[in-house]
Formats: sequence, C-alpha cells, structure tokens
Amino acid sequence: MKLLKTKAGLTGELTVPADKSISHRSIMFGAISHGKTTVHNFLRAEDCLSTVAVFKALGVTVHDDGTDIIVEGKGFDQLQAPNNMLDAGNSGTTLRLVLGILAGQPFNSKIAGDASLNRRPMERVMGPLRKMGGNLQGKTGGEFPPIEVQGSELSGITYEMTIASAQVKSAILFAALQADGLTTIIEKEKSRNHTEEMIKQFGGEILVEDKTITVSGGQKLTGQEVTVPGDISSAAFYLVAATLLPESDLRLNHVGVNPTRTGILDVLAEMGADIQHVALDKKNQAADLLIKTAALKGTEIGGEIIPRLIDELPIIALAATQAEGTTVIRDAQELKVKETNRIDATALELNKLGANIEATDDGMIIHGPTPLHGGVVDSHGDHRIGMMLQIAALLTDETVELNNPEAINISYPDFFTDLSSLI
Ligand code: SPQ
Repeated sequence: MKLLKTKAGLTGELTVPADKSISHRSIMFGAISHGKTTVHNFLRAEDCLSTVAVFKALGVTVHDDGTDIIVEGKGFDQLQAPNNMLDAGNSGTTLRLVLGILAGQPFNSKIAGDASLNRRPMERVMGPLRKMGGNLQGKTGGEFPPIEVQGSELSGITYEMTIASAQVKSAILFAALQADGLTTIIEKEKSRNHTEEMIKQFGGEILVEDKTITVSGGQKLTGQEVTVPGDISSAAFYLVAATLLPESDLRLNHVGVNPTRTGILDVLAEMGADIQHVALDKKNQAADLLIKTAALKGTEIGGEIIPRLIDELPIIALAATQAEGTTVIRDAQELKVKETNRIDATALELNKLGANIEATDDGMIIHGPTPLHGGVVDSHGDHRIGMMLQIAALLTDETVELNNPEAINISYPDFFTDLSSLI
C-alpha cells in the first residue's frame, strides 16, 4: 500500500489504543481469580483477541458487551482441558504466559502460534517451569512451538534470570501462584512489572525488593475492575513523528507511564525532545503527553534502560536517523527474537529510504542526520516495523510503499485512521 504523506506537523489530540501487555494480563488474571472481572478499555487487537480465544478454549466465560470485557473467573482449579491445540496467533505474550498457567494444571494441553511465533525461543520459559516440576516439550523435543504440556504438580524455586524478560518472569509468577511453597525470582534487569502489580490488584501478596520478587503458592485471587491505560508503545510512533515534523503541537491522552515502560521518554528527553507530562492519573499510572517539534542530537542507549524501551527501539532508531551526530544502541540482542529480527529489519528497511544504519550483534549504530527518500519497504510481518516505516514515510515528499501492512492489526488496527486525523 502507498503510505500516508504530510506537508506539516502533527496537530490536535488523540487517545492511543489500550496497553497490550495490561490487556492480555487482565484476561489471564480474570480467568484465574474468583468472581467477575470487568475490563474497561480492553485492546481489541489481534494479539489480545488470541488471549481471549485461548481462555475460552480453557472453559472460561469471557464476553464483550460492546464497551467492556467481562471475565467470569472460577480460579485455577476450574480451568478445563482444551479439546484442540490452543492457538496463540502471533502473540509471544499469550504463548509464554499461558505456559506458566498450563504447567501447573492437572490436564495435558498443546499450544502453538503462527509461523513467526513458532520460530521464537521457548526454552527460556520451559527451563524454569521444568525446575518447578513442570513437564513441557517443544516440537520434536526442541524449544519451538507447538509445545506439549503434561499435567503436573509444581513446587516453588529460587530462580536467577539469565535474560531480562517480563514474559519469562510472568510465566514463572503464574506457575508460582499454583506451586507448593515460595518462589523467588531474581531479575537480571528490571523489566515491565504489570504481572506483579496485578497480583496485588487482584488481592494477592507479593514482595518486590529491587530485582528480587517473592510470591507464595495457593493464594486465592478475587476478580476486579481493571481500567487499561493507553499503550506507550503505540504512543511512541506519535512521540517521534511530532518531534521530527515541523510545527507539531500534539496531545496524547491517558498514556500509561509506569516507570518500567518509559525508557523512550528518558531517551527522547536526552536527545532534546520537547515532551511534557500533564493530568497525571496516579491510580492507573497514566498521564497526558504534550509534544512539540524539536531538534534532536545523537545519544548512547544500553544497559538497564533496554528492557524499559525494548519495543520502542525501531522507532527510536528512526528518530536517530534525523538527529545530529551518531546514536549507538547496545545490549539489545533480544530484538533479534521478536516477531522478526528487529535489528536487521530496521537497518535494512530504513537504509532503503536513505538512512545510514549499521546493524551490530547487539544493536545499531545510526549516523544522522540523513534526509529520507521514497521507496518500497516491507513490514517483515511485524506490526512495530510496519508502523515505524509509516512514520519514516512522513519525513519525505516522495512516495513510500509498504508491503505486508496488515501486520499492524496485531497491536493497532486503527493506526492509519488515527494518524490521518492528526495530519
Ligand atoms: O507478545 P509479543 O509478540 O512478544 O510482543 C512484543 C511487541 O512488540 O508487542 C514483542 F515482540 O512485546 C513484548 C515485549 O517485547 C511484550 C511483553 C509483555 O507483555 O510481557 C514483554 C516484552 O517481551 P520480553 O521477551 O522482553 O519479555
């Protein structure tokens, strides 16, 4: 498809779609709790709908009343053996977190996803779950889906994480809630903490001391009302577009600003962006963001900040192509095992449009500023690469065509309509 163009900046205001990570978890916690959970502002995008379908297949009543999603939870004990293989679609979050739930169930199950998800590594989750007593096997004994799970009883463990991953941590936490005794997780770097926060929100107990998390098994959780804030990972595309385009004046309403997710705000501030927080909603960890055009300079990004902005690195790389000087991104090897290899895809596609990006083993070196020109680019079936390329297309007067744009429906089905309303 031909991508949207603009002659000026982004102006007006927008409420970005609901947070994907929190939407997934609201269904999962609703399902394992007792009583009704009502989810306000659920993200009705393909990934989160995969989570809904998985829990329906496990016998949970989930319905959409047109405004809210209602989950009728009956606790871990009432999940039922699925009749068929569970389908996580394109969603790594669904597959990995559900493995933590399935590992402690008395029944056998099997789960897989689409071609992209079936190439993503699962040993990182299966390893710790096996240590807890889980019985999980990947395809032909390897680490890729379909994953077969035999019903097992779990025991608490102490686990020191070897990668910074909220999905691995969350899978262990779901297993820990069903295990005998205490489980302690020591994180490598602090990653998004929505699972920990929701254990508390649903009435459970969890102790978090810096990177050490302790939870006991056998807790009874109770259904809640959840309000999902806007997704900072979706807001990221507008933060960068409004910063780079001339004469922008944009307001993004009720964006989630949980500090484990706001690495992009820190990096853009360091690069010289003009982004203000107003109307803070402490209860839902959200704020309105006001963005004006600004000139950027290159920066260095690595270490503990990486998990706080991992999904935003492709759009940050685009920002760096327009910044004065060199930007170095390191410690981001995890980008290679997302929906596609996001290091290679970002460098390859942006270089087609005139950028100067070197892909490295754990990140990128971006030389800026480079004017961009037209061309034909590809999403590689990855929603975040597709949206980043649309923002790149706004930076040139020439035509940019995007192959495989439908990938964007994974997290943001209204992306093009929303963007059109601001240009
Ligand atoms: O669900 P999926 O496909 O893994 O989604 C992605 C994304 O870009 O939307 C990654 F591809 O986000 C992950 C994120 O990278 C969502 C997530 C979560 O909700 O717990 C955690 C991160 O993954 P990880 O592997 O670092 O734990």
